[in-house]
Amino acid sequence: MTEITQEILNGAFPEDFLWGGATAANQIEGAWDEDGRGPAISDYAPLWDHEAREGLDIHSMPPLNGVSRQSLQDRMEHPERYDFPKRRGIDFYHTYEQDLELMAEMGFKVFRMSISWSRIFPNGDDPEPNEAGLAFYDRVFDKCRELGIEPMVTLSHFDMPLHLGMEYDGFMSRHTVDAFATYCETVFKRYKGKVKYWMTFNEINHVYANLCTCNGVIWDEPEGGGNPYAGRWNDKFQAAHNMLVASAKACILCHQIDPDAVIGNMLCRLENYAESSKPEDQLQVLFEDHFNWFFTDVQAFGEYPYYIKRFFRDYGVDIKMEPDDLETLKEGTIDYVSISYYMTYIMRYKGKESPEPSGSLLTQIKNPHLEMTEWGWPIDPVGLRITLNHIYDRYHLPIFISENGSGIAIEPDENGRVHDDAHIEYMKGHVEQMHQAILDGVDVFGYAWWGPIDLVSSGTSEMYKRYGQIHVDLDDYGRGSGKRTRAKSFHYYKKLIGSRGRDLENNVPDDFEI
Ligand code: BGP
Repeated sequence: MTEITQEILNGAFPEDFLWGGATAANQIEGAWDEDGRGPAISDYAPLWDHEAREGLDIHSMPPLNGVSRQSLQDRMEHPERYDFPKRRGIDFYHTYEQDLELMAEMGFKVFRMSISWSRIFPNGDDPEPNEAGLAFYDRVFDKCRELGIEPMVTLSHFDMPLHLGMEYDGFMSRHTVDAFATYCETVFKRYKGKVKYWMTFNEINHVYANLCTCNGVIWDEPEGGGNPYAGRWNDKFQAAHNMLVASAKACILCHQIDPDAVIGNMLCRLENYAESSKPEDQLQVLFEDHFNWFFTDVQAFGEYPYYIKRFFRDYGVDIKMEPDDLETLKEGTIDYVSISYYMTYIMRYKGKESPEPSGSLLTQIKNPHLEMTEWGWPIDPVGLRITLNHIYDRYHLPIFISENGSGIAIEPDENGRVHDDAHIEYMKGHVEQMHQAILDGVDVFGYAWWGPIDLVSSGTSEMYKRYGQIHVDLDDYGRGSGKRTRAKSFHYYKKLIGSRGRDLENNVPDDFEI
């Protein structure tokens, strides 16, 4: 619980506040087949570049990562037809020292990253781990510690070994739950004392959106065509249940193996507003909120919430459980809540007393009061304060903002400087509202900007959508020198962290150092 001191009343953040940035292995590491790493499903996520998107409604884009077995097989049999940028990332596997040094120069206290499961267990379920993979993360964590940066590690960030997807349908199978538990045990033991903050599954609620990199479920296309994902609520919730059990097992193992470490969840937080004052619109907000809270409710309270039972009844969901699952869920609860927060959503009544989750993480109805990014994501800093209050009110657990940021199309000017004022304005607004939430009494203990260094986009696999305070000279096709330079927001974030959040003015001189 944060003590509200005079300093905090005057605009500062707590002294031990964890400022930093967040990444994911499959979006930065590259080296997809080096040192014994096995293939992951994300290695088969093709590029959807901005030219291919031209003229298309962003909302109608197919979920690139949510592939059917048939399309995955096509990508495997005809790799020459595709470009797979996640295989090369930004080459962090080789550049991690320099990249972490730049983050330390900004004053980072925390670096959120993920471990690539198939770097440790190439097939996901091998009898022995891959020593070269384990050694790589030793080097990264040691470097973090040397620089005074706390590593915060996601166990699975849209990361499923290909073998477990193809052979076992990922988390449809209990085999994957067991394999995940073995993987967790291995990394908890190996990195005990080096990693204090863990989290289980990134944005676990992507299960609704058919993200097979998240749950590893590879769907067959129905005979005669059609949407392979539609209406398969029983399968989706079976996979979700298995992931929740896997998450609980990870919490239990973490607590047993390293009592000094803490472990949290990670929810893509969808804060919803009603489109109008019509009670039915507000009811739709309640429905969508329930679907969003569902995962964290199980992870924090250790049991299935009352409201999901009606959905299960109405949609014929009948989850198969092992005899001790409910006990595992009860025992394996999280120590803190972590969220990604990018935007808010507008809800309009869909005319159903018991609806399905929308399954979309893109907002469908435009909020006329908010500006949008080029990628159609509404910018809503006040929504962050609202959501932090809602979360704290519900769980009374410390909160870590494990992702917040804005992807923009920006390139260096003729002097090599990236004037990314849009990043600065986005950060300023959200940090201000986060401070308000702390004054409200919410226990927020850290903030990680998504993509402190430019990285491959999760949704589209492009580089063109840039988040970085550190610019990386690589384009969508991996062309470029790979050189890192300091963007304007680098200097802004550095002084913001240095002033403990007090100095929010966007007054970085135009001739900043790169
Ligand atoms: C979140 C993911 C991240 C990240 C971010 C931005 O959903 O957890 O991995 O990529 O979104 O999305 P994108 O990369 O598509 O811009």
